[in-house]
Amino acid sequence: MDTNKSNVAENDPQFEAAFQKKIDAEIKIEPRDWMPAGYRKTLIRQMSQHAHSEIVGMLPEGNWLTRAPSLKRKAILMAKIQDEGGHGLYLYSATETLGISRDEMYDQLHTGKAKYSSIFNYPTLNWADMGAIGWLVDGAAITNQIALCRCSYGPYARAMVKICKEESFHQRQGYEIMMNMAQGTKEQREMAQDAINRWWWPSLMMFGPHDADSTRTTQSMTWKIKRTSNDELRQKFVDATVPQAHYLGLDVPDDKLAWNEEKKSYDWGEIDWDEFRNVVAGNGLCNRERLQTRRDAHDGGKWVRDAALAYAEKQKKRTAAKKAA
Ligand code: BYC
Repeated sequence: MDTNKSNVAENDPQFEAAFQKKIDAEIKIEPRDWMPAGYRKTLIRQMSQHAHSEIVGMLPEGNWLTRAPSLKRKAILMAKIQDEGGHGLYLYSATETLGISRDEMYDQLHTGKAKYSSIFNYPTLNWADMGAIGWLVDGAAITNQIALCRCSYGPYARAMVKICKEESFHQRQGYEIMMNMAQGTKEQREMAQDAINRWWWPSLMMFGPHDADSTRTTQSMTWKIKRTSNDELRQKFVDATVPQAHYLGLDVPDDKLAWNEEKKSYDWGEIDWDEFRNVVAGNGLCNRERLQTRRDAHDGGKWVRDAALAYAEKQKKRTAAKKAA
């Protein structure tokens, strides 16, 4: 059955079966293909939340641009933050292919209707936080995003390939900052340890609720939007990251952490789910500040958008006048 028909109802059972067959055969879904309403809605939600996370994620690091310890560090940090802005733009563009406008998405973010990753509601208190964010936060993001490169929706999967390449540079630059600090003075080592103490658990929260509590995982995995469950990805991240912490000579702030020889992976403690729910509900340390900064940036940029639109309109009129002459 040809599912490249956009004029069929979004709940047509015959089309739904053909659609699932396509997914099962690993054929990518493209913007003009028929898709069930729920698939479109789930993608819009996840992809726009992802885009919002990228642009809100610029803020905690932006806090340190003026205080980077050297010109080299400042240039690297600036490049990383610009990459994140770029990721947001690819993801907003990819989400627009599903029929939502960028203005609507911004509006959902600015009114608090749409979520962004809980991790960006924590403050950045010292320079080592730039290392911990690159190493742990980008590290957690890559663990999730490698799986998203195989997402069934073509534009999302393709955007993720480029994003993952850049994230892997971000992760390495973060680890390099941590390495420098861990090998530095006593104060620098203490700053590095303090950063891992504060960022470890929030990084584990990035993967979302336990599988048993995740409302979306089963359907998203059937549609191959998600390829791996929240808990599986979280465990993968722990197993990859704990040896990196040990190599730095830093402690992981979890007294239940222990290597399990039988499972060939780490056993570890429990996330504070009350804290997670509280942050996601908008009551974290920086939720209000982050949203206000975003709203101010959007309002402050209005004159640029107006000028760009006025210029485009003028160009359009000029081209039409030339054609008519
Ligand atoms: N924070 O059923 P679940 C970056 C929500 S940025 C907030 O498991 P799902 C970077 C979830 O949305 C990259 N909310 O949902 C940038 C859902 O809420 P709704 C960030 C969370 O979607 C700058 C509800 O809880 N990466 O790399 O199947 C500097 C139930 O959860 C969180 C992405 O955005 C959370 N941590 O799975 C440095 C990846 N966790 O919508 C780095 C794309 C869960 O039902 N997103 N929720 O109201 C995903 O892969 C998935 O959406 C999730 C959640 C794994 C996050």
